[in-house]
Amino acid sequence: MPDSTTTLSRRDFFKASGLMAAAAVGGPALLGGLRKAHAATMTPSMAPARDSKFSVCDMCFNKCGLIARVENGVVAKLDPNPKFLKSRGMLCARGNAGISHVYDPDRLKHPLLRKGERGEGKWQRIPWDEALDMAAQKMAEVREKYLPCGHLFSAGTDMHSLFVGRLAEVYGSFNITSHESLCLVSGNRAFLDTFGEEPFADVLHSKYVIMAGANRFEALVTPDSMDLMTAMREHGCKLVTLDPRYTKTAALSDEWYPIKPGTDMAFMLALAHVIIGEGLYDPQWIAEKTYGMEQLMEHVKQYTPEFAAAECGVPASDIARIARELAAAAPASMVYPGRRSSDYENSTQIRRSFAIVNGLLGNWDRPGGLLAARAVGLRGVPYDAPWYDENHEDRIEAGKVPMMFEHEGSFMVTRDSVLADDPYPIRGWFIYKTNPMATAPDRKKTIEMMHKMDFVTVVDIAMSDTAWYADLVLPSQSYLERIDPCSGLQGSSACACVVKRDPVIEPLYESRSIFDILKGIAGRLDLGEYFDFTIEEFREKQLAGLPGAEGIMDRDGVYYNPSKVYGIYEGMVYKTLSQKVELYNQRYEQMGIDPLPRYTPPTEPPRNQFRLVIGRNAMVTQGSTTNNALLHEFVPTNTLWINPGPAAQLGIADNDLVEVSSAVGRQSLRAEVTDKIREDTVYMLTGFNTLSTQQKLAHGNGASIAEILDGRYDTVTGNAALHQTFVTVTRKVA
Ligand SMILES: Nc1nc2c(c(=O)[nH]1)N[C@H]1C(S)=C(S)[C@@H](COP(=O)(O)OP(=O)(O)OC[C@H]3O[C@@H](n4cnc5c(=O)[nH]c(N)nc54)[C@H](O)[C@@H]3O)O[C@H]1N2
Ligand SMILES: Nc1nc2c(c(=O)[nH]1)N[C@H]1C(S)=C(S)[C@@H](COP(=O)(O)OP(=O)(O)OC[C@H]3O[C@@H](n4cnc5c(=O)[nH]c(N)nc54)[C@H](O)[C@@H]3O)O[C@H]1N2
Ligand code: SF4
Ligand SMILES: [Mo]
Repeated sequence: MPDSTTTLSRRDFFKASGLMAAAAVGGPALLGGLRKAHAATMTPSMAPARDSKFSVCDMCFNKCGLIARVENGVVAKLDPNPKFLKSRGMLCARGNAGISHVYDPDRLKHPLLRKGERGEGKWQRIPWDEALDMAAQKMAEVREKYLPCGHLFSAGTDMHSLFVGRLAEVYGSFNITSHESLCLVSGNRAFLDTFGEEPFADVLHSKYVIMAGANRFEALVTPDSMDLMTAMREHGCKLVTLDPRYTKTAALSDEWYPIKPGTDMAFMLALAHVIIGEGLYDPQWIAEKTYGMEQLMEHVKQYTPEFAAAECGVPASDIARIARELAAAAPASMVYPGRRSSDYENSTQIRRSFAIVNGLLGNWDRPGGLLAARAVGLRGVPYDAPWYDENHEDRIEAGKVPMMFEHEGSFMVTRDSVLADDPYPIRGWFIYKTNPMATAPDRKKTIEMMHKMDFVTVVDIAMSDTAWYADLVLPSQSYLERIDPCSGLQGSSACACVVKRDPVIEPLYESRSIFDILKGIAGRLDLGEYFDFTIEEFREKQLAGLPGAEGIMDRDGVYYNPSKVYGIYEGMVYKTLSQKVELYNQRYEQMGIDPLPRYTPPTEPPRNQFRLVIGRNAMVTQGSTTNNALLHEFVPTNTLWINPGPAAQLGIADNDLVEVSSAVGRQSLRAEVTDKIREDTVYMLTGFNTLSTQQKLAHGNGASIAEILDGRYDTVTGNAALHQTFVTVTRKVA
């Protein structure tokens, strides 16, 4: 429900973009207007009349295959690539709306230099040469004053972002962060430390799936979302969902339990209790492939279904039955590993309990269980980075959490360390295609971090909130305009494949690719030799072991490397300390981390407060699509989901304006009074109420959740903990 007091209406938006006439008949007409406007700037030689080109969607991280229909140099339509097995011939709503991502009138058009105070929104257009000179000069100054590690580099994961890591490394900084420590590192850690690698889920062949803390029919992950639907419809797979919200996944499940947030571990340990107590496991699997069964047996004795029921709210008889059903379907069954696990301060241990149930049942490396990674045959392109004698020893957050991933680090711990200059100062920040101002909790702290910097360069396609606080903002080419290196992808049992991106249209405005930008900066820092190649040459090296692959990609939009799907571990050892599936983790024991997940009840929300949780909507990608005109039609604003019981007690009716406040911030938005959520929990979508006024559909619209969430993190990996915030909700008098 739009908030008419704060939302820029479609009408205002179209007026602002001069497209009123086109808009009268809706979104497609809007795009028609934009396309025409753009086509007028094309010369005939640039614009073949009609063409279809392969590409790979970049509207979220899934990389679904697409075919772009191009007319007179302008994208007319994006269609799924039917030969692309990972996406099962699907291009979701956001994928279709890629057109209004590329032709967004609010897109960044040329380099901008900050003129006023940070966040004041005063910018001066500058030429590219001057922009690159300045970026390089400021980087050199930071290195001079604070040593190479005094500069931070952040990049969202993409086919091009490896080059940001390369610049950081040759510049001499170990401080690189990605979106991953806001997303999934605790889950990855848990499964890696159980199976020795991060698994894929063969839901297509599964007979029984427990989905906890994940929402596969709205938070789309390909091919899992489609494969799960197929498995349920065509193969009778049973789906049991645990979620404090009645999501679309919950609605389509055989069983849904509105579990009390933060208690999944109790449920999982009780499953293990029943499976072990009733001898529902395969003793041969346990004896040959696992380590620590005796310790696990002893450990789970205390976690009876009755104990778990009192904690998590799922009836004990259901827990026991679900355990039996899951075991009966094993090894073609699973506790789905999930994706985002940036939930709690003990998320690694929560996800370890998921992994242990799978390990106990042998749901691994066999149809319908968890799958090992397959090689696609793409080669790395090595280089020798220079060594800087005068530098700090390690990353700024090194050693502050015990099991951080070296490569991704922890954004949350990095931010705290930067604010405290602990153990050294960081004063420069280069950011590509990630928007921590909107996606890292406790926005005020991120703003403070910006203020600490001598110089911040942001490369984005839009004036994100992160760009809004930068010194220098550089306009990026979109995925339909740039040439990207190849990427290897695995789509569960569907495929292991290689993809590339070639430009579908000419770059708009003055936008450049991140590779060209980095090359420009590196050259100015006397590091040009590390970027002395073209993307085509880079790809040639990547594809050296796959003769003919490039031609096949040109023909089909994808290259498949046929390789073994199941039984990869036959005759092999696991990459863990014991070389087996670790039900009990030896390394954790050595490091003083619980080697078996030990349940502690989550802190209760104080009286009259709620736990705030996050979660996906099929029409929204994190913080990056709320300014997309086509998607805005479906999700015009965010609302606060609140249960009718507490809403009535607080005198809140549906659509009332409410204030939500936490220990770190407050925001206002409309209430959505709904029994789709537990009484002790509230929920809102991400990406609204941007600080940046250049996101016209999102600025001043709804509430920013990043302003309210507090900045805790998982104590094992430093993964953000996004479900640990308590809020009060009060009705605002209009
Ligand atoms: N449409 C869409 N699809 C996407 C994305 C997107 O932005 N939009 N993003 C992609 C990315 S980056 C990721 S990481 C994945 C995320 O994919 P998921 O991890 O599946 O997605 P979330 O929506 O974060 O799911 C978390 C769910 O957990 C519930 N929850 C909250 N607390 C608890 C709890 O204590 N226990 C249990 N059992 N449940 C709880 C929330 O209500 C929510 O529904 O989605 C990917 N796909
Ligand atoms: N409150 C809240 N916080 C969250 C989440 C949540 O659901 N709610 N989800 C968490 C998860 S799972 C994840 S993965 C992270 C994601 O966090 P982020 O990595 O910050 O992801 P996005 O919000 O998608 O931001 C992507 C940025 O890239 C820009 N961009 C898009 N296309 C291009 C391009 O072609 N070139 C360039 N240069 N820039 C481009 C967008 O404009 C946007 O500024 O957020 C995490 N934090
Ligand atoms: S799931 Fe949708 S947005 Fe994400 S890559 Fe696939 S089509 Fe694009
Ligand atoms: Mo994510």
